[in-house]
Amino acid sequence: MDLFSSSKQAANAVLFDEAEAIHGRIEARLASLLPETDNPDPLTQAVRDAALSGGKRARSILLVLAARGLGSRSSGLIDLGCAVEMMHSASLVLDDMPCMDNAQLRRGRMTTHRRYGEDLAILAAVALLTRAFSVISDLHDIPAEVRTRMVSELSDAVGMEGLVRGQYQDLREGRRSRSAGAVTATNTLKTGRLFEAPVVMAGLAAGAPAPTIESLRQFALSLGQAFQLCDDLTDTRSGNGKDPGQDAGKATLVAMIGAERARQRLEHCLGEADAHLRAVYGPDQAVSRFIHGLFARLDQDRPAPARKASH
Ligand code: GRG
Repeated sequence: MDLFSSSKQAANAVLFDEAEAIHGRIEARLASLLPETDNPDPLTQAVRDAALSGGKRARSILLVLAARGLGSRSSGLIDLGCAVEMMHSASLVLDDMPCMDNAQLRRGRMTTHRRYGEDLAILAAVALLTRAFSVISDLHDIPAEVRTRMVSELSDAVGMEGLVRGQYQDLREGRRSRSAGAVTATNTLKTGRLFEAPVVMAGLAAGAPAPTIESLRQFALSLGQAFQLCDDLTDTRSGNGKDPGQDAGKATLVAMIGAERARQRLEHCLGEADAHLRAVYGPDQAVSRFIHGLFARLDQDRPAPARKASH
């Protein structure tokens, strides 16, 4: 997949090559961590389809770039990225189910429950999220106590005070009138926390000190807000691999404050994310360039910023 084919940022070609290379390694490793049997049964196919059906791999690329930027050369970074992608894919399978968003299309294909049935979609999601933890615990070149912290970070990000609660709030309150603060809090839980976990895992892999890890957390939470705003702003567009208009009737920030203010807020969140990154990596660094390239691709109405990360 040409990860940045639509980006106009030719100047970032070297970084994009690096992101493309990470993307390719994640795809290949995911396929080998979820092996195809000789005669795959529908459950195996559902698991592999859910994890290997495309996806930008933004969270895993971020993890690898964030860790490399801190000097980590751990051979386990790709596997850590795969664990995060397995968890993310599990969340998408569940999110798409009839009892939640009832989506028909994901990553340009029929959703897992439509292809394989609701029973196999649930089982595939459970298989993926449990496999994510076993991939981390099997990484013997990372010290056991660091792996334990990573498992804890990822499970906290997904559990009762993470994606699960964010999704619960969205399902129960998403169609009621809410304050902008309440929507922002839900977005932190359902989207921000699965950006937070990979960058904190990156910091842990690199042996970064606590203040650095805290800055990475703050970066990821600003990024998560920007990402969810972008997802909401592009909801009605066709061609992004999902059912257009999925948010109709929902109290998203775009519905509440309008597209123009939502776009301003998105830029503000990206500025905050950049500031946290600069505190960790200094000016003009790979993670920031990756993020700006990603947003240029996600939202092609958003002009690719010419500015450097240090501004
Ligand atoms: C137990 C894993 C687990 C989850 C339970 C269902 C659920 C709770 C949470 C759903 C959270 C969710 C799907 C939030 C939306 C986040 C979002 C904007 C996803 C889109 O991410 P992209 O664009 O997707 O990175 P690709 O397809 O590129 O990977």
